Amino acid sequence: HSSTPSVRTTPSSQVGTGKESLSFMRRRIRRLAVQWSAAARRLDNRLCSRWREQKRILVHVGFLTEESGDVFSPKVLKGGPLGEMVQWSDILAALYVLGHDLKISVSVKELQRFLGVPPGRGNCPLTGRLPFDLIYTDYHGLQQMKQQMGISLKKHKCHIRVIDSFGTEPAYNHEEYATQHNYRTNWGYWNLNCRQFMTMFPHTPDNSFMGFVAEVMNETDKRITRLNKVDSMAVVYGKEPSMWKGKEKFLAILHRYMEIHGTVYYEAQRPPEVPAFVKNHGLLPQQELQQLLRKAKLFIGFGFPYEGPAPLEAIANGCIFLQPKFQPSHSSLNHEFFRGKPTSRQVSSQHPYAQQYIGRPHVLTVDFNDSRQFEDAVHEVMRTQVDPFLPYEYTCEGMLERLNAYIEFFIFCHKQPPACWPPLSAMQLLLAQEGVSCVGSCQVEGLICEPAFFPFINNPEAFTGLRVHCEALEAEVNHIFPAVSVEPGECFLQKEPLLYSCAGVQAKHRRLCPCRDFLRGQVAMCKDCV
Ligand code: U2F
Repeated sequence: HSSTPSVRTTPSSQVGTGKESLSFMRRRIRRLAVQWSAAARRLDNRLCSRWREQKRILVHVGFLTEESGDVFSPKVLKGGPLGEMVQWSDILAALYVLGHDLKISVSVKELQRFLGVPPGRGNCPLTGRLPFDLIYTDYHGLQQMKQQMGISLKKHKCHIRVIDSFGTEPAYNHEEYATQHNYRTNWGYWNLNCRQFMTMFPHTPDNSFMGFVAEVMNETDKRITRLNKVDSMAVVYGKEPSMWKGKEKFLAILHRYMEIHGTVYYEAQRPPEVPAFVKNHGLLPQQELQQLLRKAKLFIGFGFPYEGPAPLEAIANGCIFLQPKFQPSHSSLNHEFFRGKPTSRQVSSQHPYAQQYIGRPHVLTVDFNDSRQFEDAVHEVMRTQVDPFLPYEYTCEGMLERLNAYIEFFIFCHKQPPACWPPLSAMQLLLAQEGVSCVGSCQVEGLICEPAFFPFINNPEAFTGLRVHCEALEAEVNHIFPAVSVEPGECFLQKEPLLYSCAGVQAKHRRLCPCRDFLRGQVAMCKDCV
């Protein structure tokens, strides 16, 4: 347990059997095995085979358990969401090739067995030590662990990491604060350190960015792809007929210029309700979808699903991704899909990551209500030549590098963590404009907000350093503090460490923001982080 694990270069695909969701995951792990092993070797060389501790890790995938209703598995072959399964497969593969001691559970029974809870004795405090250093789970799994471990969950929760696609902001995470200030949802209120929540894309930096991977092409495949591209071929993003509803107008415009392909699920007797001019392939295995994307020039989204893996796969296969801008932005306040999710994040397009971190020429984000803009974008796609592109953070090596750093440096179990990570040398302190969050303020400067630094700027000296004259100074429990009120210049420190928040924003305050630099293509890491 205390020895350095050697990286494993033959990813195992021993993920259970029987369910479609697990079969999908097994196939994915097997298909990507070669890429994982090559990446593990490269990372090991780069880290000069540095000593790492082998961790005992439990992965409990709550949403796949029968006890949580397992609504996803029956939909795997019918166009239901696969994004979550993509991410869990990649987390399993990454933990495995990093050499950790891994146990996987997809039922409450297995969870009990691994935790050492006697069968039939739920809600029973664990005596003795937790048999794991780290537990990766999701919100469903967290609830199940609470039922099994009772009050001892509180003692052990610093070992838990919650895979949470869309993220949880601090105001929603703090039980008492959320209840008092109307941030209560079905999901939040676990009082974790928000960095224990791990997201699918880098949303608010209050959470950690876990991500997933897309396949990269070798040079030969890139050359062949370039030769075989069909400038007038489009693939529509959306494997369920509902995602095409009401989009006839755009499809008609698009059809004037391009041949339209779809991968919409349908049952043999009832073809899907997509226009007759669409060449529908039915839901494809991932590998065949990649082949289709290699030929296509355009991958077009109509607004749903939000923030999935497919646009990254399309861009990695040399497509241009055309997507709608949302005006106004979608959020938990105005959109059913986000309602009840523990975040106030404003989603500015179908895929904000593609919009913000990739952009032109690979990504065009336009107002679809303006037919002229839409048509111009289609023309732009047809005449623009692009090469396949994948941000480093979505490659196997990028994901391994990030996850390995989290495992090594995120220590939430001590009151005083041994050293700050990312290192304080990366910090740049800013005073935000009124009504702007630290996410936005750091971004304007080409930096990223770093929640780990908040404890170091929650002091009177930080205000002095920014030449803020404080008429008064107080400490209060409020997720936008430390901050200064615009009138009359009253300074506030944060009294509750769980409420340090990059995302927090309020009209009449200017926030103190701890920003840091980040590596291009690996936003989770700063220059001094590696
Ligand atoms: C997102 O989930 P989705 O599953 O809807 O995301 P997609 O981007 O559509 O694709 C997920 C995977 O499905 C695969 C494709 C992607 O890796 O290779 N696939 C396929 O195998 N065959 C096909 O014909 C078409 C696609 C998101 F990830 C979730 O977090 C959200 O809950 C969901 C709803 O917004 O959207």
